[in-house]
This record gives sequence, C-alpha cells and structure tokens, in this order.
Amino acid sequence: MKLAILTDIHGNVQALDAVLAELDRQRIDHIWSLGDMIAMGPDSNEVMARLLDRGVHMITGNHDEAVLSLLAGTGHPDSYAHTRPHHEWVARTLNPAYAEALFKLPRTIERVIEGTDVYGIHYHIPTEKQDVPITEEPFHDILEATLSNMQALYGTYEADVICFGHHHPEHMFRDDTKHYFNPGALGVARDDLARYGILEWGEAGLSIHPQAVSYDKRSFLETMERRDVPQRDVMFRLFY
Ligand SMILES: [Mn+2]
Repeated sequence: MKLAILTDIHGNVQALDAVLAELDRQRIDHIWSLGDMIAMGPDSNEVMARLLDRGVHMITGNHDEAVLSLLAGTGHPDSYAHTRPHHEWVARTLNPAYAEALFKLPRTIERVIEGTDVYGIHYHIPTEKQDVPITEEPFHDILEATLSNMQALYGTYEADVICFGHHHPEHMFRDDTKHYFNPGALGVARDDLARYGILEWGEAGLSIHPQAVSYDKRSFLETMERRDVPQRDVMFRLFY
C-alpha cells in the first residue's frame, strides 16, 4: 500500500504535473493534498482541475480559506493583509466550480491504513479551535523544524503519523509514539524541485520517503508574468 502526501501546491501546475507523472510510475494507491492548493502561483484553476480529476483527498489550508472567505463575503485574516490584493485576484479568477469544491473540504483527514492511524492537517490548530473561521486566525505561528517543536505542536494529536504542510521545508521526525512528516512544499521553493512524500506499507511495516522531482520552473515563472499575477515581485523575493 502506498499513500502519496502532497502539500502547498500553491497554484503551480508545472510542479504538480511533474509529481503526478512520478506517482503514475510508482503505482500509488491514494493521494492526499494537505492544503494551500491555490494562490501564490498563476495556475490555481489548472491545479484544482488535476486534483479533482484524480480523486485526490484534499483538506484546506490558510490560503484556500482566506480566498474562500473573500468569496463568501466574510472578510480576510488581518495577519494576511499584505497578501489581500493577491487573494482578491485569485477569488476573482477562480472557476466557481472549483470554489464550490473547496468550500466542501474539511480541515483534517484521518485514515487507519494497515493498522497505522494516519492524520493530515495543514498546520497546527488547537483542538478546541478546529471549527474557528480563518478570520479569527486559529492557526499557530510557524516554528523551527525540530523534534521538540513538533512534539509541542502535534504531540497531543492522537495518531501514529501526523502529516502536515504550511512550513515549506521538509520535516521528518519521530519519537517513541509518532512520526511527524511534512514532505515540503510541492509548488514553492527557491530551487526547481517539486517535493512530495510517499508512505509505504511493506513486509517490515511503514516506511516514509521524502521525494523530489525537477520541473519546468522557467515555464512557471513565465506564466506568472503572462498572467500578470498581483504581488509576484514580493513572492519572488520571499519564496521563489
Ligand atoms: Mn499554508
């Protein structure tokens, strides 16, 4: 049994296509996408088309929810004011069918696979805040990738493997009770690699494999220009 973990695709269809081609070669049983499918990159609609077409299990992230909140007329998180013009552009250009699909998504996913309880969430949200709207900012600040920080954030979650995203570098930690795994952002990096992960159950039980594949980043950057993506100068400086 193989489960692929994707996260933070962020509107980068070139990176997603490179990963999906790899997954086809690796005979994957299930694919999860742990939020932030849309925004930042130029191709939110194309990303949603691919994910829905493949039956990928999706949950929402902060960018998805901030855009949906604009579409629903329920405001925008104060701490994301700097990205509001960009989110307004995504909201304006998002295919209504994809918005409708995103509105239906949960924030968490959990499955028991071959006796292993696997949990997915975009980032740490305290249990008591898991139904709080994005405008009330229920999420935690990003913490440095260390085992003790992962234990502080996710140690009370009841699962064997906690899969998450949001923080763009890869995280792979374990202690006596849990694995903490973030494969790293699929669609946002300084280099030209699209990151993802494979959870594989074999004779010896579960193994976790961070993966990366190169993609056509030049084409991605050209599409940013061609579509005149708002605030791309800021994103180039910070993230690409
Ligand atoms: Mn995020």
